[in-house]
Amino acid sequence: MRARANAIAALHLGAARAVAFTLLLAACASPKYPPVASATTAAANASFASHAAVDLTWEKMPTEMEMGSFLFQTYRTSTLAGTEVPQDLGDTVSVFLWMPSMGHGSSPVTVERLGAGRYRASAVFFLMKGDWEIHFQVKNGKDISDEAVLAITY
Ligand SMILES: [Cu+2]
Repeated sequence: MRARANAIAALHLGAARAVAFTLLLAACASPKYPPVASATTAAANASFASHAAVDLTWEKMPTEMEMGSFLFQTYRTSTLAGTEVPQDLGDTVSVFLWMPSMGHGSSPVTVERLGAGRYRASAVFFLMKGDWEIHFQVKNGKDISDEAVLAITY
């Protein structure tokens, strides 16, 4: 139960940071990303508890008939230079789709590492219209050691 409680705490922390990150960007002169709570047609981003962040760009939107795919990058923002530095998570990152209002997911999603901190998620499919969460999970064996959650409306 401890592992599960930790995962939930990380989830909430991730969501809170995602909101804070968006507000921070909104205050900048040239925000690089649209708000987190965007539709699936736009790029979006979320943060891990460990200060790393992830951004997502749809490559092919899933439809009611076909699975889709998106590219994502994991990175850190250098506090000195303010620039984004790739944060490679190796093969430890997986993607999990969850519909919180109904307590079910949609799986499995395939993750392919393309390069340092660059990934493609394919076989992305949402079972129904509504509010979904895309969970980016960093796993240490079976345990989820970190997680970023992106809320989307499909
Ligand atoms: Cu549902």
